[in-house]
Amino acid sequence: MDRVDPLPTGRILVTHSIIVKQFCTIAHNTAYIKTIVPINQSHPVILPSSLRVIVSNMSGLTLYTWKTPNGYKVSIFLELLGLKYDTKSIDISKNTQKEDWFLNLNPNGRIPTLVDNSTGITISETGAILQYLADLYDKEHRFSYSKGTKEYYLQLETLYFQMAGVGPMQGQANHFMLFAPEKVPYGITRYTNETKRLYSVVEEYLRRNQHNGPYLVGNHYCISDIALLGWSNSLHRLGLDMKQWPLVSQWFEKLKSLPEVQKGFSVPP
Ligand SMILES: N[C@@H](CCC(=O)N[C@@H](CS)C(=O)NCC(=O)O)C(=O)O
Repeated sequence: MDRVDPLPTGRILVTHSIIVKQFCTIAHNTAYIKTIVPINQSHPVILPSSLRVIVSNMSGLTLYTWKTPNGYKVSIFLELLGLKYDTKSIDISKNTQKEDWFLNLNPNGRIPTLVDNSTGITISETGAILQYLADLYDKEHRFSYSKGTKEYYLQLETLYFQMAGVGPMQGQANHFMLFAPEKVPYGITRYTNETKRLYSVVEEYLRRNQHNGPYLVGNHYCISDIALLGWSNSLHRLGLDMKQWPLVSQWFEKLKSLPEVQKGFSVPP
């Protein structure tokens, strides 16, 4: 992918290794590009005016993902932000995420991964992706809080709590309950109980913020709510009834009913 390929007719194909500085769109996905900056260089390169350039994705964002709790976090956030993006399906049941070309993008061999052509940045780990998107594309803080505020640090706390607690524990509970080749009662009990305990903590976060509304932090949804939503959506797979946590239940129904969230849950098709 790291290349600018000359094409026979004097055109070049732009891939995500270069940042387009100045362009003029002439048709959907096609542009005359005047200046580019290869990502490993600091100086722009001025292209001859006769050179025609095909841009595969003018919005610049490509999401490599699959229908899983972690995948949904990013498609939901992209939808809420109203950003255009290309989706590439990575079927994890076929181990596509372990192929060399994908490991090049994410050495951890897991989805999702986001490529942003407009900055030349490729990023994995959903907590980091959500923070990246908030930093770059949520300058008005519609789904995040500004650095230095009390809400910002609570957002960080609850995001890390999801990433290091709920995600891994619920993931292990799913594994022992649904996928392990042998039944290991100790594993099932340990991780299911830990998942239940963690949702009681979510209930407590929501209770402490109840005066502000059904949000984990402050007076609107933020990246921590989005991170938790993908996993809450699959709680039923463990046979756990969400109603045992009334505030989690209300929060979930309200957030899930947003049209952008519904759309994010349908990616990839
Ligand atoms: N901590 C990672 C976890 C990513 C993850 O575990 N992704 C799963 C799908 S939800 C995956 O790719 N599984 C396939 C595998 O483990 O090979 C993140 O938040 O992005």
